[in-house]
Amino acid sequence: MREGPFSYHISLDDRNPTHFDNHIIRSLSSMEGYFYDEAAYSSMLAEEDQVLYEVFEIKRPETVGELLQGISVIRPGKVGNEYFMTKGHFHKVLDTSEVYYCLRGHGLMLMETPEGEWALEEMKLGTVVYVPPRWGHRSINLHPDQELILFFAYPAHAGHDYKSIEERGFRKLVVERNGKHEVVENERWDQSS
Ligand code: S6P
Ligand code: ZN
Repeated sequence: MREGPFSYHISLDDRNPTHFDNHIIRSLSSMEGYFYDEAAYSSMLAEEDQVLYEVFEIKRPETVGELLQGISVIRPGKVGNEYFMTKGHFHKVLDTSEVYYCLRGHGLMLMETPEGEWALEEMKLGTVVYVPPRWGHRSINLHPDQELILFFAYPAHAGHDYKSIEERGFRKLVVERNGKHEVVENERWDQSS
Protein backbone atom coordinates (compact mmCIF):
# COMPACT_ATOMS: atom_id res chain seq x y z
CA MET A 1 0.00 0.00 0.00
CA ARG A 2 1.34 3.44 -0.91
CA GLU A 3 2.00 6.26 1.56
CA GLY A 4 0.87 9.83 0.90
CA PRO A 5 -0.61 11.15 -2.34
CA PHE A 6 -0.07 9.05 -5.46
CA SER A 7 -1.32 8.53 -8.98
CA TYR A 8 -1.52 5.65 -11.40
CA HIS A 9 -2.64 5.10 -14.95
CA ILE A 10 -5.18 2.69 -16.38
CA SER A 11 -4.00 1.67 -19.81
CA LEU A 12 -6.83 0.33 -21.91
CA ASP A 13 -4.39 -1.46 -24.18
CA ASP A 14 -3.45 -4.04 -21.59
CA ARG A 15 -6.27 -2.93 -19.20
CA ASN A 16 -4.20 -3.44 -16.05
CA PRO A 17 -3.60 -0.38 -13.86
CA THR A 18 0.08 0.55 -13.59
CA HIS A 19 -0.28 0.07 -9.83
CA PHE A 20 -2.46 -2.35 -7.84
CA ASP A 21 -2.18 -4.22 -4.54
CA ASN A 22 -4.58 -7.07 -5.05
CA HIS A 23 -5.70 -9.08 -8.06
CA ILE A 24 -8.86 -11.18 -7.67
CA ILE A 25 -9.74 -13.74 -10.35
CA ARG A 26 -13.23 -15.23 -10.34
CA SER A 27 -13.62 -18.30 -12.50
CA LEU A 28 -16.75 -20.31 -13.27
CA SER A 29 -16.10 -22.75 -10.40
CA SER A 30 -16.26 -19.93 -7.84
CA MET A 31 -19.76 -18.94 -9.08
CA GLU A 32 -21.65 -22.12 -8.18
CA GLY A 33 -25.32 -21.35 -7.49
CA TYR A 34 -25.21 -17.86 -9.03
CA PHE A 35 -26.62 -18.68 -12.49
CA TYR A 36 -30.22 -19.87 -12.72
CA ASP A 37 -29.55 -22.49 -15.43
CA GLU A 38 -27.71 -25.08 -13.36
CA ALA A 39 -27.50 -27.62 -16.21
CA ALA A 40 -25.83 -25.07 -18.51
CA TYR A 41 -23.47 -24.09 -15.67
CA SER A 42 -22.41 -27.71 -15.04
CA SER A 43 -21.81 -28.54 -18.67
CA MET A 44 -19.75 -25.36 -19.21
CA LEU A 45 -17.70 -26.10 -16.11
CA ALA A 46 -17.09 -29.69 -17.24
CA GLU A 47 -15.59 -28.27 -20.41
CA GLU A 48 -13.43 -25.51 -18.91
CA ASP A 49 -13.18 -23.54 -15.68
CA GLN A 50 -12.99 -20.24 -17.55
CA VAL A 51 -12.36 -16.84 -16.00
CA LEU A 52 -15.53 -14.71 -15.74
CA TYR A 53 -14.10 -11.56 -14.21
CA GLU A 54 -11.08 -9.99 -12.55
CA VAL A 55 -10.72 -7.20 -10.03
CA PHE A 56 -7.59 -5.07 -9.56
CA GLU A 57 -7.74 -3.32 -6.18
CA ILE A 58 -5.77 -0.32 -5.00
CA LYS A 59 -5.92 -1.01 -1.28
CA ARG A 60 -6.28 1.59 1.44
CA PRO A 61 -6.50 1.23 5.22
CA GLU A 62 -10.08 0.07 5.97
CA THR A 63 -10.92 3.19 7.94
CA VAL A 64 -13.49 5.98 7.67
CA GLY A 65 -12.16 8.69 5.35
CA GLU A 66 -10.22 6.40 3.02
CA LEU A 67 -11.42 5.45 -0.48
CA LEU A 68 -10.74 2.03 -1.92
CA GLN A 69 -10.44 2.03 -5.73
CA GLY A 70 -9.81 -0.30 -8.58
CA ILE A 71 -11.05 -1.70 -11.84
CA SER A 72 -13.17 -4.71 -12.60
CA VAL A 73 -12.96 -6.49 -15.93
CA ILE A 74 -15.92 -8.70 -16.83
CA ARG A 75 -15.43 -11.05 -19.75
CA PRO A 76 -18.04 -11.48 -22.47
CA GLY A 77 -20.13 -14.65 -22.43
CA LYS A 78 -23.24 -16.34 -21.10
CA VAL A 79 -24.22 -19.29 -18.94
CA GLY A 80 -27.28 -20.59 -20.79
CA ASN A 81 -28.93 -17.30 -21.76
CA GLU A 82 -27.77 -15.37 -18.67
CA TYR A 83 -24.89 -12.94 -19.25
CA PHE A 84 -21.56 -13.17 -17.43
CA MET A 85 -21.79 -11.03 -14.30
CA THR A 86 -20.18 -10.37 -10.96
CA LYS A 87 -21.41 -12.14 -7.83
CA GLY A 88 -22.90 -8.93 -6.50
CA HIS A 89 -23.00 -7.82 -2.90
CA PHE A 90 -24.28 -5.41 -0.29
CA HIS A 91 -21.71 -3.45 1.64
CA LYS A 92 -21.25 -4.79 5.18
CA VAL A 93 -21.57 -1.22 6.38
CA LEU A 94 -24.88 -0.92 4.53
CA ASP A 95 -24.98 2.85 4.72
CA THR A 96 -22.06 3.32 2.28
CA SER A 97 -22.18 4.19 -1.40
CA GLU A 98 -20.03 3.57 -4.48
CA VAL A 99 -19.21 5.23 -7.79
CA TYR A 100 -18.50 3.36 -11.04
CA TYR A 101 -17.13 4.77 -14.28
CA CYS A 102 -17.32 2.74 -17.49
CA LEU A 103 -14.03 2.67 -19.39
CA ARG A 104 -14.95 0.12 -22.04
CA GLY A 105 -17.75 -2.10 -23.26
CA HIS A 106 -21.49 -2.26 -22.77
CA GLY A 107 -23.22 -3.51 -19.68
CA LEU A 108 -25.66 -3.00 -16.87
CA MET A 109 -25.50 -2.23 -13.18
CA LEU A 110 -28.26 -4.16 -11.44
CA MET A 111 -29.11 -2.79 -8.00
CA GLU A 112 -31.55 -3.54 -5.22
CA THR A 113 -32.27 -2.64 -1.63
CA PRO A 114 -32.75 -5.17 1.19
CA GLU A 115 -36.50 -4.39 0.93
CA GLY A 116 -36.57 -5.46 -2.74
CA GLU A 117 -36.71 -2.12 -4.54
CA TRP A 118 -34.65 -2.57 -7.72
CA ALA A 119 -32.98 -0.48 -10.43
CA LEU A 120 -30.97 -1.01 -13.58
CA GLU A 121 -28.54 1.43 -15.21
CA GLU A 122 -27.00 0.94 -18.62
CA MET A 123 -23.23 1.44 -18.88
CA LYS A 124 -21.26 2.46 -21.97
CA LEU A 125 -17.95 4.26 -22.44
CA GLY A 126 -18.08 7.32 -20.17
CA THR A 127 -21.14 6.35 -18.09
CA VAL A 128 -20.92 7.11 -14.38
CA VAL A 129 -23.17 5.04 -12.10
CA TYR A 130 -23.85 6.16 -8.57
CA VAL A 131 -24.79 3.33 -6.21
CA PRO A 132 -26.46 4.96 -3.19
CA PRO A 133 -26.08 3.72 0.40
CA ARG A 134 -28.04 0.48 1.08
CA TRP A 135 -28.17 -0.65 -2.56
CA GLY A 136 -26.64 -4.04 -3.43
CA HIS A 137 -24.97 -4.08 -6.85
CA ARG A 138 -23.92 -6.44 -9.63
CA SER A 139 -22.21 -5.64 -12.96
CA ILE A 140 -23.38 -7.48 -16.08
CA ASN A 141 -21.58 -7.64 -19.43
CA LEU A 142 -24.01 -7.41 -22.36
CA HIS A 143 -21.44 -7.22 -25.15
CA PRO A 144 -21.03 -10.40 -27.24
CA ASP A 145 -17.25 -10.16 -27.51
CA GLN A 146 -15.87 -7.15 -25.65
CA GLU A 147 -14.78 -6.92 -22.03
CA LEU A 148 -16.69 -4.58 -19.71
CA ILE A 149 -14.10 -2.47 -17.88
CA LEU A 150 -15.21 -0.40 -14.89
CA PHE A 151 -13.39 1.91 -12.52
CA PHE A 152 -14.87 2.00 -9.00
CA ALA A 153 -14.32 3.87 -5.73
CA TYR A 154 -16.04 3.35 -2.37
CA PRO A 155 -15.42 3.97 1.35
CA ALA A 156 -12.61 1.68 2.46
CA HIS A 157 -14.41 0.62 5.64
CA ALA A 158 -17.51 -0.59 3.70
CA GLY A 159 -16.66 -4.31 3.52
CA HIS A 160 -18.67 -6.89 1.53
CA ASP A 161 -21.73 -8.91 2.40
CA TYR A 162 -22.28 -11.67 -0.16
CA LYS A 163 -24.55 -13.90 1.92
CA SER A 164 -28.10 -12.94 0.90
CA ILE A 165 -27.25 -12.67 -2.79
CA GLU A 166 -25.43 -15.99 -2.68
CA GLU A 167 -28.53 -17.57 -1.12
CA ARG A 168 -31.34 -16.10 -3.22
CA GLY A 169 -29.76 -13.92 -5.92
CA PHE A 170 -31.10 -10.55 -7.03
CA ARG A 171 -34.82 -10.03 -7.52
CA LYS A 172 -34.32 -9.73 -11.29
CA LEU A 173 -32.25 -11.74 -13.76
CA VAL A 174 -30.94 -10.33 -17.02
CA VAL A 175 -31.07 -12.80 -19.90
CA GLU A 176 -30.73 -12.68 -23.68
CA ARG A 177 -33.81 -13.30 -25.79
CA ASN A 178 -33.90 -12.85 -29.57
CA GLY A 179 -30.56 -11.03 -29.50
CA LYS A 180 -31.67 -8.47 -26.87
CA HIS A 181 -31.39 -8.31 -23.12
CA GLU A 182 -34.52 -8.88 -21.10
CA VAL A 183 -35.21 -8.49 -17.39
CA VAL A 184 -37.06 -11.42 -15.87
CA GLU A 185 -38.18 -12.46 -12.39
CA ASN A 186 -35.84 -14.60 -10.32
CA GLU A 187 -38.08 -17.35 -8.97
CA ARG A 188 -35.59 -18.22 -6.23
CA TRP A 189 -35.90 -14.66 -4.86
CA ASP A 190 -39.72 -14.74 -4.97
CA GLN A 191 -39.86 -18.05 -3.13
CA SER A 192 -37.57 -16.76 -0.36
CA SER A 193 -39.62 -13.66 0.45
C1 S6P B 1 -16.55 -3.40 -4.26
C2 S6P B 1 -16.91 -3.09 -5.66
C3 S6P B 1 -16.18 -3.90 -6.73
C4 S6P B 1 -16.63 -5.36 -6.77
C5 S6P B 1 -16.24 -6.03 -8.06
C6 S6P B 1 -16.54 -7.51 -8.08
O1 S6P B 1 -17.38 -2.76 -3.34
O2 S6P B 1 -18.30 -3.13 -5.85
O3 S6P B 1 -14.83 -3.91 -6.48
O4 S6P B 1 -16.11 -6.06 -5.70
O5 S6P B 1 -16.91 -5.40 -9.11
O6 S6P B 1 -17.84 -7.80 -7.69
P1 S6P B 1 -18.14 -8.80 -6.51
O7 S6P B 1 -19.62 -8.71 -6.31
O8 S6P B 1 -17.68 -10.15 -6.90
O9 S6P B 1 -17.38 -8.29 -5.28
ZN1 ZN C 1 -19.49 -2.59 -3.78
